[in-house]
Amino acid sequence: MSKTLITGSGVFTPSEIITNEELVKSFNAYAKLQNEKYKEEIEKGERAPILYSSEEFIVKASGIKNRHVVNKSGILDPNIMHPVLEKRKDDELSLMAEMGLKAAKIALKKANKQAKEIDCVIVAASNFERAYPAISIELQQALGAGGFAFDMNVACSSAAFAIQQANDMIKSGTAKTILIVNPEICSGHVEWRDRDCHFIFGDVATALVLENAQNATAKQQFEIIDCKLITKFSNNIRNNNGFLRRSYPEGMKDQRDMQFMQEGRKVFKEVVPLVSDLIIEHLAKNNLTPNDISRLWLHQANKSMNDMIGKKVLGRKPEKTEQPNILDEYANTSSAGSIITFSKYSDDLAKGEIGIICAFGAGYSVGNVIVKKL
Ligand code: CO8
Repeated sequence: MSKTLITGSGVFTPSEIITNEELVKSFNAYAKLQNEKYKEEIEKGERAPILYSSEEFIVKASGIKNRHVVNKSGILDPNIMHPVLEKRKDDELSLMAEMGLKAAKIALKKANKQAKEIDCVIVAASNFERAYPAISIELQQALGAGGFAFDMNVACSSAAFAIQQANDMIKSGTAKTILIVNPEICSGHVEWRDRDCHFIFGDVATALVLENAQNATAKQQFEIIDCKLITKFSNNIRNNNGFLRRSYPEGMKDQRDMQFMQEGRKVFKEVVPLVSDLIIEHLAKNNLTPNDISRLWLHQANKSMNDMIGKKVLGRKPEKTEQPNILDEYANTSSAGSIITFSKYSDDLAKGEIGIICAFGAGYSVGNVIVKKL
């Protein structure tokens, strides 16, 4: 059976940055305005005041210092508190396709491939700006790629699940060269007015080229040794927005559960063992030990969480270089997080070194991909 290689990767980073300092300043201005507006109810005990956010808490709880976003002015305006974007015409490229295109071009160049050589495009992300036509089909046309395209969503695990699909399609001969793109506009989906989560997310797009080994000409090549996926239902990370919204009595009102919601502590506690057990079992199934692993490209949700997973898997504290962290610069970028670390911190691996790309998140869902540098 033919081998699947990852031969290209790319990251498109939006130019606008929000620091923790700016974020907390605007959140606290919003809290002050709201508390003044509802002063009477708060004094009567009928309404809880909005508590202030703090930079110290954010860094300590998550390791996040900055986030890149597609529009910062709306997010930072205490009277708006969400991105403000111009609505595009139907014949203009969508924002997700535009971001994905930029990441895809970088990945294609690295893979030494022309767009026309791509015979499958997968857009894998946790949020889609429209239901149809698929963003992937729009991107396929914008790139000039052939074959077929489809969108898929497994929240933060979307990229890892897409790698598994692509690996199967290449091995079975369904496609030869597959482009996976992860445009994540998390800023449109997070609740910037909720201090428990307002600091967590950022925007980015990542891309990977996967291909049959026989066609590969790229300088950097990683063989996919094996993929493993698991899912286990949980309501602890949830979003209730959807196409039935207007059908509900309260449908079009501004409701909290239409944005990202999570029980962060529970997620932390439940996901760490789920992920570390899966990685350890997956390595054993492939006759590998933690000592065989040179790099862990983990999903970027929380630094302490990743430190714990790394320690459980390796049986010791991982070195900084073994487990790259991009949370400080990008925050949580959902499905793109592990691919950013792979793209930025993989060229230095020596021939024969092995690493894992591991993503986890809502669902719950976990996807682990074992790769070897060729
Ligand atoms: N400033 C100051 N204090 C705060 C703040 C703040 N901003 N926020 C909370 N506090 C307070 C709390 O109110 C609490 O106070 P008290 O003790 O008085 O009740 C105290 O600080 C501690 O709060 P927490 O217990 O919530 O703090 P934690 O240490 O647990 O940290 C985290 C919170 C950072 C959320 C942490 O629990 C975490 O990261 N957990 C893991 C979450 C995770 O990995 N989730 C994955 C989500 S990503 C995913 O699956 C993709 C979904 C789809 C993408 C969505 C795109 C938007």
